[in-house]
Amino acid sequence: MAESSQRKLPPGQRPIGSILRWGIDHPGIIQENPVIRPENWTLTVDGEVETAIKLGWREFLQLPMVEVVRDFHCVEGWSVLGCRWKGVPFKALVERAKPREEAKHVWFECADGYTTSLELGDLIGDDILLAYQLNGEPLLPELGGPVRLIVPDKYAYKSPMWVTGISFVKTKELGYWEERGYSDTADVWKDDRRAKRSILRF
Ligand SMILES: Nc1nc2c(c(=O)[nH]1)N[C@H]1C(S)=C(S)[C@@H](COP(=O)(O)O)O[C@H]1N2
Ligand SMILES: [Mo]
Repeated sequence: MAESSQRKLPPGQRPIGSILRWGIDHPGIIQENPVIRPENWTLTVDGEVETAIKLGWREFLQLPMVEVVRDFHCVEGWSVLGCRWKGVPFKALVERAKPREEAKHVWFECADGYTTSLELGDLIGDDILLAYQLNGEPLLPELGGPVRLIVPDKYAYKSPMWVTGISFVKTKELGYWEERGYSDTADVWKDDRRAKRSILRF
């Protein structure tokens, strides 16, 4: 049996052929996909940290790099199998910035205005990357290049494209889709798609 037919997909997901799948989903929901040349890209890392950091492309490429092969799951039900991502493990950035004890959450800002947040504790796994290559090629602008976060076990709205700012914060703020009713925990293995809280809570 082929490897792909044995692979276990999370509940409610169906595989699609390629991550280059215009027409199925259009990223850059807030504005047109930004096209950022690597040499013009900067990443600001700040908030409750001992060492705030501002990185350009050259500095980014000097950080430790790893490759992981993982499936990629959108909350709308499609999955792209076997993505080979290369990038900086998020925990390498954590080691450099040294978040303070009270920094429990991480807030991501993107060049298109998109935002999301994750618990710091969910970002230290070996397969959580600031990715700049997919399948051996530089990450295309339409896939979030030059650099996007990859969190394979959460729905893809927790994998922000065109990342430009990372803040370590004490209190959680909900990101773009989380504010609009999607689950903040977003665990693909638990079919955890919709926020459990009522949107009518006010
Ligand atoms: N900056 C930014 N990141 C984003 C989004 C977005 O609109 N803007 N969309 C999210 C959603 S819902 C999905 S499914 C994936 C799409 O990534 P892909 O086009 O590489 O498959 O990016 C996620 N990250
Ligand atoms: Mo998505």
